[in-house]
Order: sequence, then C-alpha cells, then structure tokens
Amino acid sequence: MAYDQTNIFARILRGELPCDTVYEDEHVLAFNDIRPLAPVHVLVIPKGPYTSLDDFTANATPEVVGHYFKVVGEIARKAGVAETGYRILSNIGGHGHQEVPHLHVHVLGGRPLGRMLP
Ligand code: DGP
Repeated sequence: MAYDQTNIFARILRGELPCDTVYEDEHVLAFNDIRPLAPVHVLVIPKGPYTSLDDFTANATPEVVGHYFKVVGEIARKAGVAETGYRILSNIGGHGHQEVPHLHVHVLGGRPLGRMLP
C-alpha cells in the first residue's frame, strides 16, 4: 500500500494537528492516544513514512527499527508501567483493523489488561 500523506499521524508530524507529546527525537514521536483504553495509552510512531509495522520491518534499516523499539521500551519505563507489566500492540492492515495508515505501536498499561488470547 502506498503511503497516504493525508493520514492523521502524517498531519500531526507536519504540525498541522496538535498532539499531547510524551517523547520526541529525530526519528520517533510518541503522544497520548485520543481515545485511551487504559491509564497509560501512548502511541509511538516513526517519523518516516511507513504505513505499518510490516512496511517498516521490510523497508527501514535495522538501526532505525532497533532505535524505534528501544524508544518503545524507554517510554514504558518512563510511564512507570514496566514494573507492573504492560502491553504493546500494533494493528496491521485490514484484518488487523488498523485505523490510521501510519505505523504506530500502542503502549498500554496502568491496569490489568486481561487475556487477549485463549
Ligand atoms: P489503530 O486501530 O491501531 O490504527 O488505532 C489508531 C489509534 O489512533 C486509536 O487508538 C485512536 C488514535 N487516534 C486517532 N486519531 C487520533 C488523533 O487525532 N490524535 C491522537 N492522539 N490519537 C488518535
């Protein structure tokens, strides 16, 4: 799927829409989800134009992919959920029910999250 420059996270990255930033560096932006499902619900996105985790792992360099996941862990630790546990989740494409076509990992925590798999 070609990257859609009009998606909402692309607009946030261009500064056209606001977000509640929790972390930013040269390659990564993280902000609070607008519809939080848990006390901690942060979205972590790369600044590059990747539609999904599938696109990212296929096309970004190992350094960029590695840095991104280092930041995901750092954000969880900074949010104080590493001790109690948390969940990371990335919806991919149609069957994955991905709503926004710019890669994002959800970092969810701050309460027991329940089982996802039987
Ligand atoms: P997904 O189904 O994984 O693509 O989830 C997209 C998430 O993005 C969903 O939890 C709601 C969140 N979201 C959608 N629009 C905005 C927005 O404008 N700002 C913020 N902060 N979050 C948004």
